Amino acid sequence: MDLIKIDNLRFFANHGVFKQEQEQGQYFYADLRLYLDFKAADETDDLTKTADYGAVCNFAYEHLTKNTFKLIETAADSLAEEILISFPLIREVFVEIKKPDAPIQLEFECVSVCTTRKWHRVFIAVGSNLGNKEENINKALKLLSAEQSIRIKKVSELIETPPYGYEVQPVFLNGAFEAETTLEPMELLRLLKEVEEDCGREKTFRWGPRIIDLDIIFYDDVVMDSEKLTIPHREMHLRDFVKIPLCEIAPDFVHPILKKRVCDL
Ligand code: A4P
Ligand code: MG
Repeated sequence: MDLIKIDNLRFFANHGVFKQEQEQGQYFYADLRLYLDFKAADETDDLTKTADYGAVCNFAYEHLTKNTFKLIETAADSLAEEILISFPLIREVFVEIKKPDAPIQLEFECVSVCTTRKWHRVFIAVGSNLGNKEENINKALKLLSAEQSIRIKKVSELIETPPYGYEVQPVFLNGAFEAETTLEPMELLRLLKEVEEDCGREKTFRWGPRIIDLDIIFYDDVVMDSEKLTIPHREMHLRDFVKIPLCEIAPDFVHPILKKRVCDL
């Protein structure tokens, strides 16, 4: 990937935990690293095919001076997220916020925090077997599309499937979609749970009937297994109702543990 670097963008702001910092303000500096593919721009010499570094500087300056944060961590992370959302060609951004006059009663040069945010490629399986199933799924997709941190790229056909696991329940309508997101895995899971709730999902039992179910199948080629989240989805390779829609939209995606393409699973 190509890189645009911006160093020591100076700004005066009132970020800080202490009252004195909030009242008097101080100078900060921001370093930005913008990762994108600017081949098309260098071939055509066309500014619209790259990220305009002037526009990014102005955007960062506005964000860091119009808002006030207690923590430079929040300042850095929120700026990284907003840059990704506002400059569509930027795939990944690194932000460092430096605070040379931090209130520390010792000799030091500078304190700074660094964060990196990027667009991640995710695949999500969706299922419904209560109420108007198609409407439930469309509502979930609409709610997700309204989120700035999510861009839906491809949606599969919806297929009717017999219930798996607990069999005495209505047939399911299942599908899958590909999206890009700036959210980290746990943030994405929290958002999916919120959307399930907004669609009217109520708690039943494992594998029981549901208005909507949104499961993370793949997240880049991340492999993780925590109490709340397992990626890739633990049972995806055993479930035709996941594999068939996924195969339609991502036949060549390689399962990061099984090392097989979706179409070969
Ligand atoms: N969790 C862990 N990993 C993930 C992940 N990759 N994506 C945790 C999403 N959630 C994940 O899920 C329970 C908990 O799993 C979450 O809180 C999260 O912390 P849930 O959706 O609240 O409950 P659930 O869906 O009843 O449980 P589970 O085990 O996720 O069930 P499944 O696996 O989703 O199965 N038959 C057909 N034909 N079509 C279906 O769509 N779905 C199910 C539900 C059963 N049979 C089906 C279908
Ligand atoms: Mg689930």
